[in-house]
Amino acid sequence: MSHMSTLKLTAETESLINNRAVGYSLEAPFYASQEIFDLDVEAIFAKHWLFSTTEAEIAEPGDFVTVDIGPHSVIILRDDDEEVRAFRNVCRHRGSRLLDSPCGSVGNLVCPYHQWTYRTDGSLIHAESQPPSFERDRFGLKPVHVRTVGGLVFICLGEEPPEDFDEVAGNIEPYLTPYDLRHAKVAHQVDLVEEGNWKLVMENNRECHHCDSAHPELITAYFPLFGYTADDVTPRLRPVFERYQAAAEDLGAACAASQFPRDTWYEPDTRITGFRVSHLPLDGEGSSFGPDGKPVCAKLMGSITQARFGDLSMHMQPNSWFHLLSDHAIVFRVLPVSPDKSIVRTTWLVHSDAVEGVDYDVDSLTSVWRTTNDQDRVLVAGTQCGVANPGYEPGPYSLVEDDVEAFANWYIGRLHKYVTS
Ligand code: 3BY
Ligand code: FES
Ligand code: FE
Repeated sequence: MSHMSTLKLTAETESLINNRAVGYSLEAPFYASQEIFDLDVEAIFAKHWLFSTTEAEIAEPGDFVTVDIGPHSVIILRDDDEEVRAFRNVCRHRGSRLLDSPCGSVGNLVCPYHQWTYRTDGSLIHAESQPPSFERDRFGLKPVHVRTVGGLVFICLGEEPPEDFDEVAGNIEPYLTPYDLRHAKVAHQVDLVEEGNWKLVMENNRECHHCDSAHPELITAYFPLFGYTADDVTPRLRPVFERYQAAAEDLGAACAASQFPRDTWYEPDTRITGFRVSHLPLDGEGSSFGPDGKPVCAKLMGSITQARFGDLSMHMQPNSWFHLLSDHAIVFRVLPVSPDKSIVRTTWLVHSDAVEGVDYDVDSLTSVWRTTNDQDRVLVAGTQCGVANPGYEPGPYSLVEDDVEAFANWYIGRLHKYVTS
């Protein structure tokens, strides 16, 4: 990845990046400084592959979503040939923003300023009052790199995207295929504004050390053992761990019966596109994220045939995580807004034939994770306040916070690479 940094970093920021204490949470400026926020946008969000939207949200030709990241705005749409494309949301005439809505559907893309008109493939088809010498084909919309994997849409704003994405796509696609997200239906979507730096949102997602106390609703379905090994399990969690082991055996058998891949890739810190996939059992009835692991939709996803099929989760750097269940999927995307503000978008997907009010109702489908997200929102806001307190100093990660550490190591590693190359 080559780049031209437009930021001139202060010596203090360079020193923070170079001297980060491994095993400890990040220094306060990583969560609070405008300079580091701008660096995050430039070095992380504008250079890496980002999960952006689902194909289900742009199911028909002309359907689009816009994604705003710092000063960048991207249009992601399905063109008339059903290809997914992404463009800079900037008119090639005098630069007006082209599409202002977060989502919608267009025939062509018409600039609101002087009506330059682009086809869904980005080509310019109409520009009024230009001289005869005007070369229309020089002024198509600027493309942004875009890739779809198993119904998930990734974009990269960098000129030369990380080359490891083919391998990552090859690794994760077999896990996603049985759920057929490409043909799923969006049942619900929520944008939650969080009063916290985007990294606090991600770090909070990367551990379940807080689950047992913070998420009473979630843990009736979800084993709060994320990051634990048999050695780390506290006496309090021992019975949970024993239930988990029994459920894991059942899930292994169910996966084998459906020839579903069961291995786990776990490289969230070392790859450029760090990620982790795991397939874990659920507690209670073991089917879904309803109370006590109960199903929340009567139609199963894709080609899944068994309700008790656990939770196929995927955690990706820098900004996403996913939970795929037998009866629905939940997709999470974090975008940075300012040093102390982020937006978490949660999208619930169901089988395209699932009928609201018959197979599912939105309230029960979304209840546990709406509640969980809100509990996490409070924890993140509290941490943002704490790290901005002059009394804050980085503290040590526990044995069950490996993935928080992996996220922090990945992040610092990517910044270091960016500032030194
Ligand atoms: O959404 C998640 O996957 C994380 C991991 C465990 C805690 N939290 C629920
Ligand atoms: Fe878009 Fe003029 S700026 S048509
Ligand atoms: Fe949480």
